[in-house]
Amino acid sequence: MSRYSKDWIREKLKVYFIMGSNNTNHEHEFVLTEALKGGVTIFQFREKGEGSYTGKEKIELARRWKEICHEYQVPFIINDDVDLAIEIDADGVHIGQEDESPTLVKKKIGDRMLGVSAHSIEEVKKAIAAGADYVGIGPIFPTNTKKDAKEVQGTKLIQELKERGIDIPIVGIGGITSQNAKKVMDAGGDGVAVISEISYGDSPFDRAKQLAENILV
Ligand code: TZP
Ligand code: MG
Repeated sequence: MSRYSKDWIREKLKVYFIMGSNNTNHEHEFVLTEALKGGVTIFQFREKGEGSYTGKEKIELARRWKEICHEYQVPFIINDDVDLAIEIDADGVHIGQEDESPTLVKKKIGDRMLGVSAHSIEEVKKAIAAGADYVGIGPIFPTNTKKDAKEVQGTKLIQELKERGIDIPIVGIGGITSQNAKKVMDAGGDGVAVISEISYGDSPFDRAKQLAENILV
């Protein structure tokens, strides 16, 4: 069981911002704060790759960013690092297919939120069976942010999930901008997850606001 209802999760997934300290040229706390002010509804801490923080520094950064998110009543999700999520009492964990098994992660995180990246109906069904609270589907559009991203799949899988009546909250990811975000929603997505659209904007506030406005129309 999760501490959150399906409807609450669907609402929160709408404007899903993901960032690590190396995903921006701005001062990162500024980006996070501006994005939250602009209308981000859930945040994922994805601290990985070149120049990323590790050890104590990573823990402290996560703790600080969680506090900031909570000032805006925005749930704080951690990518991959289950131990960190428990240590700082994050609101949830997001894992991919190459990470620890979702059943095991769910056991460890208790009633916190579990998100799983999936690329096929089978992977979605497995995630549901393991107790996932939502699935991330992508890359929807071409992305430069994740070097090892799978093949671009458009909104096909999202549509198929809806057609088959598979009822799990869905967030689309990969190359999403305020221009194409509506396509993800129209296909049946509950929300859009973005990194660069917000993190590399001259004004992360404007980018987040525009994204929120464009999916809510
Ligand atoms: N998973 C699939 S695509 C992607 C991740 C983490 C990167 C999304 O970044 P952007 O900049 O929004 O395309
Ligand atoms: Mg992962």
